[in-house]
Amino acid sequence: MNLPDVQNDPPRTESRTDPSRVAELKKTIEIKLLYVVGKDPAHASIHDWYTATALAVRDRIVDRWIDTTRHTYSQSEKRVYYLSLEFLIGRLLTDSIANLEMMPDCRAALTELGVDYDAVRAVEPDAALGNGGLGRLAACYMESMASVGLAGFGYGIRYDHGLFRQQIRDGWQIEVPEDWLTVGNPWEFERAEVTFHVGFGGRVEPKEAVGAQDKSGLAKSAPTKFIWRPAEYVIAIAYDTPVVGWQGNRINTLRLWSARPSEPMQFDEFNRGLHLDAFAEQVRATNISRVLYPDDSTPAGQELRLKQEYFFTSASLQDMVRRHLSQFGTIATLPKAATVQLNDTHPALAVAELVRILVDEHGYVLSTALELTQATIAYTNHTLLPEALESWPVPLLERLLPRHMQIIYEINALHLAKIANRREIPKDRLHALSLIDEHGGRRVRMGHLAFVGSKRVNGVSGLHGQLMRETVFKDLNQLYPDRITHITNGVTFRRWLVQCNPALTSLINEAIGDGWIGDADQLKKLEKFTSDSAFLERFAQAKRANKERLAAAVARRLSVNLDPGAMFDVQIKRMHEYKRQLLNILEAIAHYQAIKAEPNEDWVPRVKIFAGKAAASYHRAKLIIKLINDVARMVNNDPAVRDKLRVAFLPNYNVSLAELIIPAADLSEQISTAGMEASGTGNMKFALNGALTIGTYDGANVEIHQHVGADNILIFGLSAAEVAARRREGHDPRANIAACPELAATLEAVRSGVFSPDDPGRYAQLVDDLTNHDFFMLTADFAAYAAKQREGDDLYRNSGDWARRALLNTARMGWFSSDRAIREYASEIWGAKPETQAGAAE
Ligand code: 26W
Repeated sequence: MNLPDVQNDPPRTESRTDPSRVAELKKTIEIKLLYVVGKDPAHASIHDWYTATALAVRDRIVDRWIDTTRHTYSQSEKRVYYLSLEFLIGRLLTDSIANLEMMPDCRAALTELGVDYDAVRAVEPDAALGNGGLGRLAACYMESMASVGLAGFGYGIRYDHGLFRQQIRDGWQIEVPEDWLTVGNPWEFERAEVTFHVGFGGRVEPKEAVGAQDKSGLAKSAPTKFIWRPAEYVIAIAYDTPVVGWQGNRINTLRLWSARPSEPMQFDEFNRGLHLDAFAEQVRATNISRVLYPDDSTPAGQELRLKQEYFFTSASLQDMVRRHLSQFGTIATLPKAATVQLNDTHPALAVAELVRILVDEHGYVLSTALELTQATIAYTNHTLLPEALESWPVPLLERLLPRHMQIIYEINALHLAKIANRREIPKDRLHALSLIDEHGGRRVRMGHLAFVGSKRVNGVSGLHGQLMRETVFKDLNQLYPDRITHITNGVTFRRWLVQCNPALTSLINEAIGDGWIGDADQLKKLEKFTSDSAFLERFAQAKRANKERLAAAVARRLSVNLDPGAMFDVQIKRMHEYKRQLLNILEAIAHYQAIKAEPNEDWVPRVKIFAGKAAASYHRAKLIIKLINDVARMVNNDPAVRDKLRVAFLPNYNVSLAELIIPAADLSEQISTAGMEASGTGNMKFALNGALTIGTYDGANVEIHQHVGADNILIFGLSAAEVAARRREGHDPRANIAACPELAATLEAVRSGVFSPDDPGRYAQLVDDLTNHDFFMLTADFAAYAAKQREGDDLYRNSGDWARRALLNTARMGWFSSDRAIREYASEIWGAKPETQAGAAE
């Protein structure tokens, strides 16, 4: 079967350009440039052309957006409110034109205007309103809700500054403020008319008693009613961004709140020349939506973070209640018409806030208000890391949110009362079940609050769901055995294959058509090409083209030359000890030493690519970045290993860089300590783009192993149960090191400063910790990992066979589409019906 050469844009979206459509788009772009951007085409910058193009594309979105909103009202579809403090969106131009299938039209229109299409796409800043997995999942889920036809509303914060920009200076991470809004954001619509007051501080006053209740739970002649009198108000103003679904079937809304002061200034201070004081409150208010907290595991625990969590949660719920009442007139039907998904505990105050609204503003007694709330809210947990589980000091909550703390006490009382008469629950477990952690300063467990206030609680992979039942939510699971479930994460194939890998997408479309873009399971049809050597050759060529594209970018940015013929071995994700970038670089050092020892050995050329940000205060993670760069400097300047091993750390990892790197990967590193990676989503993106995974039996690696088949993945290391057993029965890293000479030699080289001649002791503490503690079990998994890497080398030697295994990965990744995950949420948790049925490709 002879297939045409690989080209740049995928077929469907590369359906022949329609001259009239191109002409029309060209006209619109010119008009936007002239009358909105206000620029003469002869002097327009590439950014001006980007803005004009985005505005032209936006026009085509708005019509369908309004249709969608009308449709939701007319069909009184169930609304899904996805509350997330993070949306790691990335760029939107390519996503919008691809989902509207106007990619070739746009390229043709700009080309005819003499403007470089790829340059226009590359000038868009990433919307980096998230840290990592949790934030990106929210973005994929928004796109999938629109694509499968659900009335999904995303709610979050419009940070002035997203995740910091990472610069690498002398091998060290430097954080630089991110500034995506300075160039304006053509994708958002300021909704000056959509504002809500959000209160902070103050006191709660008893108004009159709450007594008996009528049959609908509404209080009759209330003995005590509480009025919260906040000390200050902040205004939440809405900014709406359209979320374009596949083929523009539906355009949903992402509503991000920005904080504004309730008073523009304190005039009397100003008149007294106290200018700073005059604006102090304003700064305090606007600070709430100023910047994203850059932590993705350890809560900063700062008051401003709590204010962010309550600010967007309250504005979002007030907006939801306003919309519901305007359509249905009574709040009693809320659970039927709306469901709220909490993206981790960051919006967990929603439980107390919805109860407050129902009790204080709609007169419900607390128990009924809690039932209505439980019927409306669901909670997703994304991590088991003890340090990542949020809890807030009771005194801080009492000061900042006195009414909510009161309500949390009452919810806890109801919760504990329910337990009291459950004989099978041992009384000494009460403290573990309480929403209040009494140890040390009293703190509210936000995971417990979210759990008790939700109809369902889900993990993000099978193993994660199981571990939630056995660890963090063990006691609550015993109390509510049917509340915990799991929905394994997914990724959108539109962004993570169609848009970032046109070479492979073209090949797939020619082979099986493009129905898979809306119906991912169709990728399975590719299996029949695994014995088609011509196709496998084309498949390998597509990978090769992506590797050359990445190598060119790395040469440009880092002036490091990567050989596209080598195996591209990639680990890109947030820097964290449990993700074990350290295990990867230690194995690279051992491999480097082995090559040096046997230079004439027929080594498989390997390029090790790293990228990832460390939370600003996470010093051990930053030290590991430095070690990777120290090793890279040594290895890349060592002629003895020139064409056998290269190491590169690419700065400022973000969505756009991931879109460049993932299509070029041969090997995907998913090597977390088993039991610690809740799911992972990068693992899915790599396998989808035809990379083999080397990984532990952790998170969604387990399901990937099940779907792609044991022959097409490289699993090694301790299982989660074995890790837990070692924790219980003792783990002896010294013995592991003694049993593995390569590891011992590697650690000695690192400890003694071989890679840090400028500071020989730089890694002494790191090696000591490994030798004496090794909490993340690196020494236990090193030998198995190194052996598995060599096994990978042997597989890679046979490029045809490697391509076959890689193709089987792509073919068998359909299940990992976020469309599948969203359909599961809709049927299992939300009780909402997607308009387009699974497999219903048009
Ligand atoms: C309060 C500080 C903080 C901020 C973010 C703590 C924890 C988080 C997130 C939960 C961390 C996160 O991104 N978790 C990742 O979520 C992904 C999506 O479900 C999973 O695939 C990853 O395994 C998980 O680490």
